[in-house]
Amino acid sequence: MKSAVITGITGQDGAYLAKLLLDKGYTVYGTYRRTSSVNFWRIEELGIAQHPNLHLVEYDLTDLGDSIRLLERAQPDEVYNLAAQSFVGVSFEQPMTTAQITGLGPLNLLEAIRIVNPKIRFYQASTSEMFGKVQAVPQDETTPFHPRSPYGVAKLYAHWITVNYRESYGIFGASGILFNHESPLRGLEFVTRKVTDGMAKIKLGKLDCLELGNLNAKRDWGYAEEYVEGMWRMLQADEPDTYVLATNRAETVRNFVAMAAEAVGFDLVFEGKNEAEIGIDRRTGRTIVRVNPRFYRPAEVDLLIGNPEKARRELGWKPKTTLEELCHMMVEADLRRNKTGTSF
Ligand code: NDP
Ligand code: GDR
Repeated sequence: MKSAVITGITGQDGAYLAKLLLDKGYTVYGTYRRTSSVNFWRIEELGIAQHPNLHLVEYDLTDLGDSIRLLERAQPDEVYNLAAQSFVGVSFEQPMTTAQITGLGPLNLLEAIRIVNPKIRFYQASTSEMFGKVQAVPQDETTPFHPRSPYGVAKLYAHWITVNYRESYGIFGASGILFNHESPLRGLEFVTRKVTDGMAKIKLGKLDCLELGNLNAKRDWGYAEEYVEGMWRMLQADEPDTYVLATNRAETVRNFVAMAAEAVGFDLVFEGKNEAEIGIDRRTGRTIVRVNPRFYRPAEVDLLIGNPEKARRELGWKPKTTLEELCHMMVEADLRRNKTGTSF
């Protein structure tokens, strides 16, 4: 049976991918960071934390020696590099850290593969943030890149170094350009989960008003569990390549907020413009959403919408869950967690 390394198992995608690979019979080495309080809530929620074929390994992506030791110990067939400083907003405050982890980190793994076993297949978690400034709609594998954040710039380096190791050394380096994908396991700092958790809290009387940044940004949101399956398919292909995974539908943040509000029973209407915009529940006249410029970014990505046709044609991958279904799933989970006080 195959074995795989997943870096970033404490993150959203790492947890879902670990579950998928364990269900397929893989032995999984999932890496987590040494911190003062490691949190395994996601793999616990998926019921795999105690799985006999799951090995949790302390690891830091910024360390070459650690990367070599990780591969020597696991002797994997496949490495999925999901670890990153993945929050775009924070990358403006911590550009160096972001460059070191998100940009140079993958190079450590590629070097370790060259040294330990060049036959190991490598997946790099690339991102639609590399497209950044809108130059084509929808975006696909041929769209030029113009990242708009230190995170996007760092990911672009990681993408090209993966392509370069593919071309230079024949390493099976696949790069998945994934558009936003969400789930009940999404981190609370990202807008969809912030909104579904916020709406659940307002409904339960634990929060008065949800403060958000740019409501006009449009994103192509899919369901994370389906996207990690696309990652796996990329490493089963005959040749390494670059693939877009997306739904080909974009909605504004404002529309997602209205969808989540409706899911908990509010009837939200927006009034005002820019910083003065507010969301009012028509039934009670209460203001439950407010714009706070603190959440604006120095440079914004206005519209992301991806065309996943190549992945459908060559990998047989396509998204299934609608945004409405995804939003409901997230709201339900956040209502449940907020009722039981188990929200992370
Ligand atoms: P998360 O932020 O949920 O998870 C990131 C993981 O990386 C965490 O486990 C984190 O550990 C780990 N990590 C951070 N720094 C280091 C480090 N120095 N060494 C080792 N591990 C580290 O991200 P997602 O699961 O949402 O995304 C997975 C990957 O896919 C990321 O690379 C992200 O940039 C990329 N991506 C995500 C998309 C999305 O919409 N979700 C879209 C496109 C790309 P800790 O828990 O200790 O912080
Ligand atoms: P993104 O996701 O930057 O696309 O990166 P995020 O959910 O953080 O933002 C999406 C859009 O919503 C706007 N926004 C807010 N965002 C946050 N986080 N908080 C707010 O209060 C808020 N208000 C409005 C943002 O400005 C933005 O336009 C995610 C991450 O998972 C990356 O790692 C990944 O590469 C990309 O998706 C694809």
